Amino acid sequence: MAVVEVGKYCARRCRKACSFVYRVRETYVLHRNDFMSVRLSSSRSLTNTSNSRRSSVRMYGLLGISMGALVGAGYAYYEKRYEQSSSVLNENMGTTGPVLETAPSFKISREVVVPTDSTGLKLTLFQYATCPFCCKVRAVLDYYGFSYNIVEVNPVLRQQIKWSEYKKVPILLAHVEGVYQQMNDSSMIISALASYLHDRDQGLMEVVKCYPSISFSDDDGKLKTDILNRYFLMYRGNIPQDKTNESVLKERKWRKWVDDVLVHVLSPNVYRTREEAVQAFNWFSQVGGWEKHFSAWERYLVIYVGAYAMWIIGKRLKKKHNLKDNVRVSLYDACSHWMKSIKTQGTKFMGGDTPDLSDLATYGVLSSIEGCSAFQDLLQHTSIGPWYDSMKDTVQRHGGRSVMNG
Ligand SMILES: N[C@@H](CCC(=O)N[C@@H](CS)C(=O)NCC(=O)O)C(=O)O
Repeated sequence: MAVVEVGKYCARRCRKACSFVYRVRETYVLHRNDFMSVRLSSSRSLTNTSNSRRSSVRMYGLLGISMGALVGAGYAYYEKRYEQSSSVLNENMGTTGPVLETAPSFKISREVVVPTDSTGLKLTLFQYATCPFCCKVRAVLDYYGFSYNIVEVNPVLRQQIKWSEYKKVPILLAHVEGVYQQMNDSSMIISALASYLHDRDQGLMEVVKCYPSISFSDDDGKLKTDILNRYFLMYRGNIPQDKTNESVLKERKWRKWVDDVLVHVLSPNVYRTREEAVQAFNWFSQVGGWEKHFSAWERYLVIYVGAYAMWIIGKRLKKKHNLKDNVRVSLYDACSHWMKSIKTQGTKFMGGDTPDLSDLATYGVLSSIEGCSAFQDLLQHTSIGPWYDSMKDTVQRHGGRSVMNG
C-alpha cells in the first residue's frame, strides 16, 4: 500500500529538511554579521577595539560558513559514496530475514486456530489489518488453513516491530527448530510457504535461504534492496501434477502484476477525497480493532493524521503511477483486465477450477478495500463481484487445506 512510499518520502524529506536548517543557520550567521557591521559602522565612537571585534566577528562568521560548507560537502560525499558502494556490499546476501534466538516481546491481538493445520509451524503475523500486502498473506494463510497469531501494528508509532530492522509489514515470524525465522515481504512469504507445502521435507528454514535479499544502487545512485526469486516456487524439479510449465509462468506473471499494477491503483482510489480518506481510516480502525489495541489518543492520531497524510500522498501516487484523471477508471480498467483473462480461459478462477496464488494475491489486495466506497463502486462498474465472492468463500472455508494435508 501507499504507506511504503511514506517512509521513503519521509527519509528524503528529512535529509532535505536537515540541509535546509543548516542553510538557515548559515544565513543567520551572515545576517548577524551584517547586522553587527551595520551597527558598528554607524557608530560614531568607532574604536580600535570595536574594529578588531568587528573583524573577529567577520572572521568567525566566515570560519563558520567554511566549516559548515566543509561538513556539508563531507556529508554529501559520504552519502553519495555509501550509496554508490552499496551495490557491492550485499551484507544481507543469503537470507531475507534474520533468525532470532529468542522471541521478541509482543502482544498478540488475535489467534487464528485451524484444527487441521498439521505443519507445527508457530506463525505470528505482524500486520496492519487493511494493508493490501498483509491481506494478501492472510488470504494465503487462511486458504491453506494455517494456524497463526496476529500482532496488530500501530501504523504511526510502530512500537510492535521495534525489535525488527525491517520496518515494513507484513513480517511473518515462524517458531521452527527452536529459533524464530523472520520472513519479510508478502510475495516472498507466500512463495516460501507454498514451496514448503509442496515439499515439507526441505524444512522452512532451508526454503527461506532460496530467497536472498540483495542491495544495489539504482540508476540515480539510490540504495535499494530486492529479494531474489520472490515470485518463484521451489519445486526442486517436481512441478505438481495439476500444473504445467505454462500455468506456472502464468501464475508468476499475474502475481507480479498484482504488485506492480493492481496495488498501485488502490491508494489513490481509497484516499480520493478527504472524506473518503477519513471514512477509510475509520473502517481500518474497526477492522483492526484499534479501539481494543491502541489508546484513544493513538487511535485518533492515526485516523486523522493518517487520513490527511494519505489524501496528500494519494495525489502524488496518482501522478507517479500515471493513473487516469478519474482514478476510479484506472481501478475498473485493472480489474476488468483481470476478469477478461479469466473469461478468455473459460474457467472459474485464474488457476482453473481452484484458485492459484495469483487468484489469492488479487483477492487479498482487493479485500483490503472491501469497506471503502471505492470497492462498492468497483462492484457496480465491473463484473468482478461473482469471482470475488467465490474467492472469499473458498478462503474462509480453508478451501486449500487438502494441499497441506495431502
Ligand atoms: N514489498 C513489500 C511492501 C510492504 C509495504 O510496503 N508495507 C507498507 C504497509 S502497506 C509498510 O509497512 N510501509 C512502511 C510504513 O508503514 O512505515 C511487501 O510486499 O510486503
